[in-house]
Amino acid sequence: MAPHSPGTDQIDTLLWIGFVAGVILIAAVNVGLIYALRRFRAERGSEPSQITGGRGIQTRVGGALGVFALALLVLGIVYTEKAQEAPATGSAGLQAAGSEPLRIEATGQQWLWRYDYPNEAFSYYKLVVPVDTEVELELVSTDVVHTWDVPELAGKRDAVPGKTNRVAFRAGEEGTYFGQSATLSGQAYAAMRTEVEVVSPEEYEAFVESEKADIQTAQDRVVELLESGEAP
Ligand SMILES: [Cu+2]
Repeated sequence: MAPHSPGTDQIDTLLWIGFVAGVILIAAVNVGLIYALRRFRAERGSEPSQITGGRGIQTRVGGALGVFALALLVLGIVYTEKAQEAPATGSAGLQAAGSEPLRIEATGQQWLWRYDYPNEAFSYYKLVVPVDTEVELELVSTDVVHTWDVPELAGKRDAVPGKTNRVAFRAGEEGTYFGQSATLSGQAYAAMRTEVEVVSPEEYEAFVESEKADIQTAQDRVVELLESGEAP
């Protein structure tokens, strides 16, 4: 799974740092152990040497481990901070909003995501966003806690009833990214998937315009039917 937004790049880097640190520690412990076994093992007929480390070696090993842990802590903090920075819209992105992010409301409901765009168009299940643009999702829920989770674009974030949580990303490439339910939100939670389609700014504008027009046509038709008395 490759990262496709600046925040996920940092998360990816953090995972690698953790992995490499783990490998270094495992290697160091094993090398030390094998060295000690070979150097101080018992020979037939003679006792193994009994040695105790002096204060010097204890301080050196302890100090080295401390520095290692401190370096990991600092790297962890730096990359976590970076991952949370809002990724600004680039030159290939949607320029209409200026320096403001494109704000889209994402509503979790059992068991479907609804997306409300700034021009009052909405879509279910599929979110369409422009490439290279800072997108800020405002996550809300109408019932229970749902989790919005599209790992290639952003970290997970919960949609909690009565609260608005935000998650920001900037997709670097056009394409389709999938998300699954990450929180048990009732019987059909496993079916609560989502899809993010990243398109050019022009295609995005065309999409929200045509969605809006379709919704308007449908609403007009309902009003027409009600007025003519054909509707039940
Ligand atoms: Cu859910």
